[in-house]
Amino acid sequence: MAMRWSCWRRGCPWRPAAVGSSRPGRPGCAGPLGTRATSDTRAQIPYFSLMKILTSASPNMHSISQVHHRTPAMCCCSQTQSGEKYSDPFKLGWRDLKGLYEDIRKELHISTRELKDMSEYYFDGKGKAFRPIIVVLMARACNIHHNNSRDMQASQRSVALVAEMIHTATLVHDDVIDDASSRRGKHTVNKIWGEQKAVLAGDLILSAASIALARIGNTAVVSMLAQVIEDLVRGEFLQLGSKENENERFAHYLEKTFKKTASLIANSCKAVSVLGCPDPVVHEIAYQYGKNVGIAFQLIDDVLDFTSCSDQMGKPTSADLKLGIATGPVLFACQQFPEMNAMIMRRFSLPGDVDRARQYVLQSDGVQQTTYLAQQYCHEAVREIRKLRPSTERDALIQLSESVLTRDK
Ligand code: GRG
Repeated sequence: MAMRWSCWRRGCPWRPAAVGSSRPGRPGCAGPLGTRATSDTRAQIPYFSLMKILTSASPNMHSISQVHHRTPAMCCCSQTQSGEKYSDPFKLGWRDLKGLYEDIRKELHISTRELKDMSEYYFDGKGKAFRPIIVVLMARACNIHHNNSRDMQASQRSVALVAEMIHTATLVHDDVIDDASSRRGKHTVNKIWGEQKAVLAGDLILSAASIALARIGNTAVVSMLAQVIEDLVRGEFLQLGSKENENERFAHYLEKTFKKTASLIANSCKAVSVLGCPDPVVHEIAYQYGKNVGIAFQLIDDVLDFTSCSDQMGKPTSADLKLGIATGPVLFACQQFPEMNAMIMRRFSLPGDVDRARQYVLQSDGVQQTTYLAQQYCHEAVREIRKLRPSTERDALIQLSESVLTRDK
């Protein structure tokens, strides 16, 4: 596990403006997104339009602009505050997740051999388990914040399990929609068993997750995770459409990013906070942390689609372009190369479009701008989680948000 985590955390060579590097205005620390005093304005979305985009993309998104004004000296790479030294948030979180995949397999209650093989296929310990790790760390951080409790409730661990099951069901369905051949370095369920059975396997995992969720017995938690399922579907649906107007396009992209990826993390974090602590302020902190880390995670995922190799990712790269999807790096590149507009609108469907768009992206600042944006979301996540009482788990969450920016798979 430790090796997998350290591999995940290795830095990416292309990251000129990532953690610890400087942006105009503040040595050793990323400056605010769109800082007006910046001299390095290459391909930056103008400050006001970007702020408008960010604030309209999702409810609560306004917080990203506030961070620039309220916490001028904050940086993702700053010291943690509890004073405790620990090496690896993954190891810390994993202490509560021993037997996670065995427990998930028990939840699946499968009767036929084939359905069992298909449904259990991705619960093999090859995923990063990013969501359950965040969830258990958040649970402990909130419990400590509330009453200095060192215990984690069984119901909170169940949320981690449900989150991983929902995530896995979406991967299975996503691969059907995208007609994907490989994931995590192996063939997809749809390629081995066919699309029809893959859809049913995803459904089965989702239904087992719903049963486990209902067993938690907290209606607020049930409605949070039900909202996630709606968001996932709506996010995937948004991805099927395009917007002509550039500002609308970016807002559309961020809304999709929240729904497809961040909602699950945000609502799972909130769910464990509700189970551990009665204070709505803490619930909001947990939600905001999860939302901001989740958006950053997806932005970096979109970057890795351009910068990583297939071996590293365990799936083909440039996949988004091939599917006709314009992600952050493309949208930023289009600011510099407006000729990309037509390609975006036709969803890279003409011969040569994918290669040309990829070249434009790599010649532009699109990758750096998207990374920089992810960094801002991480700053905001750190700002939120710092409101909790210091604890090893809180500091591990800070470290985890930094790792999102430096992951290479
Ligand atoms: C509700 C079952 C269901 C489906 C809804 C298909 C779909 C509709 C939504 C797709 C959502 C999706 C696949 C989003 C991508 C999120 C993402 C960044 C996945 C990769 O996560 P990692 O890197 O994967 O954590 P590992 O392999 O480490 O688990």
